[in-house]
Amino acid sequence: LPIGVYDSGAGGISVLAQARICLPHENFIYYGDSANAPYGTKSEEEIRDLSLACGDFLCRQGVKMIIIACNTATSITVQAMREKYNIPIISIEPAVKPAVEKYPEGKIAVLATPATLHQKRYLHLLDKLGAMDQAVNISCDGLAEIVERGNLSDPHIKAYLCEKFLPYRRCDFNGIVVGCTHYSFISDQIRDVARKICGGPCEIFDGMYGTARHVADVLALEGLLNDSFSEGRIKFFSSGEAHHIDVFERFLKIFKK
Ligand code: DGN
Repeated sequence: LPIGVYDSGAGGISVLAQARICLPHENFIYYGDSANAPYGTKSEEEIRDLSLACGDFLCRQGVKMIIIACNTATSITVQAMREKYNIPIISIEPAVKPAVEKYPEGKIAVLATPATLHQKRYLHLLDKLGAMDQAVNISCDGLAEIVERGNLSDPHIKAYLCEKFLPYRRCDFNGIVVGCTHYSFISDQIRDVARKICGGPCEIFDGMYGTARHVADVLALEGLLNDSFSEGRIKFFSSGEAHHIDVFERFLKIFKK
């Protein structure tokens, strides 16, 4: 059986790519809810309903696990999904933990959607890690939408990032947490702009790696690994138009190294 992965659009392709690197023999079904993107500025209720619709779609395809490849949807939906579906539900969260473990005294910028940064789960995470004073939250309203258009060399991306980092000039960031799966595709640009304006190593921390490892661990633990040794297949679906699928396929190749 395949593994289902969803996001509001193309962002979750980054998580899919990492999961496939860890699990080359697994089959995947990717569902991008492009017709309803972005999630980052929607109400919790809307995000929950949309996520459950994505879950229903994936379950109709007969998946053995669902990966919520969207930081914005995770905390709002993970519980409801675990109650509704009788399969493992894996979620992603901003990679603040590895960042503060590496830089316990350092300054960490966390880039995410407004919805993610306002959620209780995120504030709990900072509190649990004792990272309230270390984390500088940078709410990137609109950035996922620019990435979603599919042109990663769009000059608007750099201009947007410059504007976001300017208030933190010479802040010296040790780490930058890429807290939205869409931003994984532009993490080099994020690091370069942040280094130039803010200084510091600006090491990138991305939740997609930990999530992919967790997927592999859970499959092994639950005895759900595919026994086949042939290369796994990936099927793409979108609630939007056909050109979204082209973007998904193109984005997947970025991580094919
Ligand atoms: N990619 C999603 C995330 O990780 O938060 C959100 C993108 C969006 O819908 N704004």
